[in-house]
Formats: sequence, structure tokens, C-alpha cells
Amino acid sequence: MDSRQHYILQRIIELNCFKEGKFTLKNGSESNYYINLRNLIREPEVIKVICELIYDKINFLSWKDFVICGLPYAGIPYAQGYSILYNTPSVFLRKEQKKHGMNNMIDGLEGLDKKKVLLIDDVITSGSSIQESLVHFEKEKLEVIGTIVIMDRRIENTGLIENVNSLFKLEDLLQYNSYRKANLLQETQLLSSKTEESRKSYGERVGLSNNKMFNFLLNLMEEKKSNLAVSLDYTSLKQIYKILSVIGEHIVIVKLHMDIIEDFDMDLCSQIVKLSKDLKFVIFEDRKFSEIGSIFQKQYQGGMYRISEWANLVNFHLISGDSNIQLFDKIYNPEDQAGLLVAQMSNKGNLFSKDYTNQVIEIGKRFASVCGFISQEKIAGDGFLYLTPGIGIAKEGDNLDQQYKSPQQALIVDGTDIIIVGRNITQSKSIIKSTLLYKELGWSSYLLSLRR
Ligand code: 5BU
Repeated sequence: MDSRQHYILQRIIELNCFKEGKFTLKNGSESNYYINLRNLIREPEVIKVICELIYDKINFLSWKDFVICGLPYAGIPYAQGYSILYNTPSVFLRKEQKKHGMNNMIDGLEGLDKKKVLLIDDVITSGSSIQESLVHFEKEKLEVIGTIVIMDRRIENTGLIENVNSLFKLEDLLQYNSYRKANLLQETQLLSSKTEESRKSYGERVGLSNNKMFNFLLNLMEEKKSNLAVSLDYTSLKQIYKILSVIGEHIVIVKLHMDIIEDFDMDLCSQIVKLSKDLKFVIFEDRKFSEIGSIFQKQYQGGMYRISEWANLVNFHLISGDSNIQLFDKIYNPEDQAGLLVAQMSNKGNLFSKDYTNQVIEIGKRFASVCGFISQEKIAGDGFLYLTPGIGIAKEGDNLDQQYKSPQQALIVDGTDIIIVGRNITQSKSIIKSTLLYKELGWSSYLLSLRR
């Protein structure tokens, strides 16, 4: 979602066009939400930005050579705005037939050389208004090539109406609304806890460690404008591959748990490695090694997973001391591999103590292979990366032990670097949209944190 889309969703909420409660819709069904976009037309800038989004949509759909027509009444301001901004002829559909003159339903047709019409409306609930209007265009031998609506709030797409494209779906608004609620709370807390300490940008930290993965990730984040790691905790590697080919370009790390995979296949793993190079992300196996040295080596290099052959990042619990990381330091490939130490956890009831965390930090400082920590806050200097799991905006937990915090909390208040999002993306209605949402939230929070 880009900033213009955010702006429109923001104005929809701020101009009271969206309400939560119990409502009966035009078609008689019950709804927990009420949407009426009429107030939007009070703001010329909103109309302009909506017209820009319509323009992008039309270009994307490659629709050409049409006249534009707003469905009465709500679609009219946008159709007229579009007509003026993009030099597109328009016609005017009446709500009721003219009682005098030509008795026409559509004005502006005389001498018109175009045969195609594009309809604009504000909200589609069932599609009845669009359907009812079609007969008038048919009568005038105008082909309706499609409709663009600002908000699609259909519960299901019955397929009765063809070619309806929307700028937003109801779920976009709901998702934005919950993000906004969380955000407002965060910003108030945050502004009151602002300190004078300034944060270095990712770019400024390049070179603060000799660890190549550390520097690579900092540069990658700047390049992709993303500090998002996605935890794809699926049991199918095929599914992981499929999803990565869609979201890979927006993330910097994919975190996996290979030992929950049911269709493990080394070839597919190699394809994921190839994808990670093409789309530029790093593969993190969240194996949390914590064994005696000799077993660790087998777990890392052997077994059926042969983790060392495809994982760029692996992590360690240091409960067994530093023997695993000592060994890793000797066998990892510094060109494109590194280790992360688990210094804090997100879940309720974990046994991490301040003292334990400090010992993890001290061990981390001794090994060149360590590029950072899995932690809930920035726990050491700028020469390490801080990756934070347990990120989500809508829920506080998962009914088990997981505890979520928002990207704003992690990046701005707690000063971490990379947010790790799992089910809040993988179990959402649209994986790509929620990836983009968390990418945007992560990046905007990071930018905000630089202003401290
Ligand atoms: P979730 O779906 O966002 O709750 O998934 C979180 C992921 O991060 C999951 O793979 C956990 O194994 C992982 N995780 C975590 O949740 N908390 C921690 O402290 C650590 C890892 Br370490």
C-alpha cells in the first residue's frame, strides 16, 4: 500500500465515513460496519488523490478510448474530477428520466464518437446500482467496459457483475483501522518517552562490524526500504516456495523451521536458495542449536536437512555455553553466513533473565561469526543487529504463550532493527497485502525512530 492509499483510508476514518457497530445495509443484511463515503467530497485533495488512484488502476488494466460516467449520485464527483484531470470526455447518467425535451437518461451523447464507457461509483455492496444502470447504456449502444469503485464491501463476489475493480476492499479498511488504533496508542506513548539519544541509520552503521552478513543486511535494508523478516512456519516447502516468489522482493529475511516441513526436498531447497539470490533476501533457519559441540556439527551439516548448505543465518541458545558457536565460528562461510544468538524471547513464562542476556551479549562480542541477537530490544551497541519476533498489530497474543508487540514498539521504543512477522502475515486474508502493510509499518517506524 502506498502513501496515497494510506492517506485515503485515513481520511475515510477521520471524516467519519466508517463506523463500527450494528448496522442494517441497503440490501437488508446485517453488518458490523457502516461505510458511507459521502463526506469525502468535502475535500478537493481527497477527490484528486482518488482520481489519481483511479488513473493508475485504469492504466494497469490498459483500458483506453472510453468516456467516463459517474453513477448517480456518489460516483459523479470522481468521474468529473477524472474527466478534468485527465482530459477524458464524460457523460452524465440521470437518476430519473427527464420529463421534457428529449426524455433522455444520459446527457452528453449527441455527436459522441466514442462507443465505450467506464463507470465510477463510490461503494459496491451488492452491485445492484451498477446492474440497474447497465440497461441505460445498452439502450444507447454504449459498451460498459468496466466499473471502478472506491470501496468494495461485497461479502462475496457473486460474479454477476463483470469487470468491477476497486481501489480498496473492506478488509483493507479494517486492517488499516486496527493498525491506526495501535499506532495512535503507540505514538502517544512514544512521544512522551522520547529521549535525546539519536539513532544511527542502517547505512551509517555499515562497517561497524567486520561481519559480512551484518553489513550486507544493513545495505539490503536501505536498498529495499524494508526491515521485514517473515516467518513462514508452514509445513509444506512447496507452499513456502510459492509464497516467497510473491513476497520475496519485499522482505530482507525469510525465517524457516525446516523440522516442521512435511515435504522436505533438497532440490526445492536449492530452488529457494536461487530465489533468495534473485529476489535478494536471506534465509534464516530458526533451529536454535543448543547441544554439545559434536551433535551441533551433525545437526548443522548433516542429517536430512544439511542446513549448512542452504541457510545463511542460524541461531543458538547458549544454555549449553559457547561450544556450539565456537565450532560454528570455524565452519561457517563468512561470505554469506552468520550466527544469531537468542538473548531474549517473546513468549510468556520464558526463563531468560537480565543476567543471562548479559552473558549472551558478552559471548556474542567474542565471535566474528555473530552478526546479531534475537532480542526484544536493542541490548548492545550499533555493531550488532537486533531481530525481534512476536510482532503483530491486531492481537496481543495467540491464545498460547506468544506475546505480540507492534512494529512501532519494537523499532521506535525498543530500538530493534528487524521485525519478524509470522502468522499475522501467513494467516491473514491476503499474504501480499499484509506483507506490504508490515513492510510499510516497519519502514515508517524506522524512519520515525531516526528523528528521535
Ligand atoms: P508468529 O506467528 O509471529 O507468532 O511466529 C513467531 C515466530 O518466531 C515463530 O517461528 C517462533 O518460533 C519464532 N520466535 C518467537 O516467536 N519468539 C521468540 O522469542 C523466538 C522465536 Br527466539
